[in-house]
This record gives sequence, C-alpha cells and structure tokens, in this order.
Amino acid sequence: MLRCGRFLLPLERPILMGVLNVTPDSFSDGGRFLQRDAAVARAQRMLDEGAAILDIGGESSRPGADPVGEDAELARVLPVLEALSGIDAPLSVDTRRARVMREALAAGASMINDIDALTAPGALEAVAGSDCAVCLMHKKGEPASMQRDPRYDDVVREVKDYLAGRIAAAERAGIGRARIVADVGFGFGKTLRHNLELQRRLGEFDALGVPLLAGWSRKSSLGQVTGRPVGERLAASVAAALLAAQAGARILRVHDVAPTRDALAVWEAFRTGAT
Ligand code: YH5
Repeated sequence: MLRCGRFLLPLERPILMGVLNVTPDSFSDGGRFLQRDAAVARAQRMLDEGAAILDIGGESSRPGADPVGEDAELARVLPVLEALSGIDAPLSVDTRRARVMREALAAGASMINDIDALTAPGALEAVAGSDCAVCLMHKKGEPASMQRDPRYDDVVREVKDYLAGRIAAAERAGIGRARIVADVGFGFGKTLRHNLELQRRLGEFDALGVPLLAGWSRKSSLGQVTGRPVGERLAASVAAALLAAQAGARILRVHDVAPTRDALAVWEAFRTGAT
C-alpha cells in the first residue's frame, strides 16, 4: 500500500499514473479557460480509462527543454489543480521546487513527483510537513544538457546507491517509507544502453524496499529501438510498460492509459488465470 494524502493505494497489481501535461498560458483569457476545461476533460478521461493517479506537470523536464521560472511554473500548475479539486483521485505534481510543492499540497495535491529526488532547498521539509506520497527519481545532470554523453562505471550500482541515499534522507526528514516510491529515471542522463541495462536489471531495485515507478512512455530510447518519431511510439510504449510491470514496477507513468490497461489486463489474466 502507498500512503498518498487522503488516499491509500493498493500496489499488489501495477497501477497507472496518467501524464497530464500543462502547457503555458500563452493565449488570451478565453484561451486560458479553454485550456483549463481541456485539462479537466483529459483528466476525467484518463481516470475513466483506468488511471489511478494523475501526474500534473509542465514539459520543463524533457531533455533540452528550457528551464521554467518558479512563478511561471506555479501559474501553470495551480489553476489546473484548482480545476481538478472536485476529482476524487490522487493528483501528483511533477516539480523540483519546494515552494511549488508547498503550494500544490495546500491546493490539494496528494503526491509529489520529483525528478530531483527532494534535493532542492526546503524540499524534504515541504514533503515531510504533509502526508503526501513522493516519487524520488534518479537523474544525472540537468535536463538542458543531460543527454550529452552521459557516462557511468556501473549504471545499476550508481542509480541504486543514489536512490538508497535519497530514501534514507527522506526517512531522516520524517517521511515514512509507506509514502516513498523510487524511480530509476529512464532517459534522464542515460543513453539507450544505460536504459536497457536498468530495465534488464530492474529486479535488483527491489532491494531498495520501496515500490518502483517506471516511466518509459514515448521516450527517445523507444524511438531509437523502433525508428519511430514521438507521435508513433504507442505500441513501443505499451510493450515497455508491460515489461517494466513484469520486472516488478508497481506504478507505470504513461500518456496512453487505455491501451496500457488492456495490455496489463491480458498479462494479469495469463499470469493468474483470473479475469
Ligand atoms: C519519469 O520517467 N519522465 S518527463 C521525452 C519524450 C517523451 C516523454 C522525447 N517525468 C519521468 O515523459 N517522472 C518525466 O520524448 C517523470 N519518471 C518520473 N517519476 C519526460 C517524459 C518524456 C520525455
């Protein structure tokens, strides 16, 4: 079970985290309200399709993306959280900043998804002062430059040691294990070869003692394997999510909820004989 604010999520079977990207408000007020309505509609649809959590975030953590300022990040995320406040499902916010964490939690978020694993000043305290869940992710380098020749002696050992250290730091800060999820961070300062080794050896991360989240959806490594552009990676993403689940991942971060859910249903049925 994962403690996730007022929710308690069972993890015996893998659950889906639907990605809700929040784009900047570059239009008029009318456009802003339309964008808000569109976000609510996408959220409701992902929940109807079987998502157990929604992950709200800008696109600032994509490789090569420009960093977004703190006020701009708040202006993107808070109105969406507010618009989704009537939804009875846990909402995760993808952020690295303590102030965004605090304000998002105050606005009803139940989980913080942090690609910086609570290393920003005040971030451990922001999460410790609530009952939200947190995803601690490994990355090497900064999004703007992390895909420029990343190197490791032993990628599994380095990622595992880092995550163990961040879990220990979170626990010391008063964040109980029942609230912690870990993530190897596919594509974050990793080549295709690194990602494949992490995936093949994902079972070794069970030793961390917390549930694992896996985010393969639409990523460049799937493009390298299939030769497909980002808009044509659905089948590859579903296969990757299924194989991550088979390797032990408990939360799958996906853009395409319905097809991933079907794949998981077939796996479950074949594995257990139960439908
Ligand atoms: C993740 O793995 N990923 S944002 C590039 C793409 C497609 C998708 C080039 N936030 C993760 O989804 N949080 C992101 O095509 C995440 N784990 C966690 N915990 C990057 C992303 C993407 C990037």
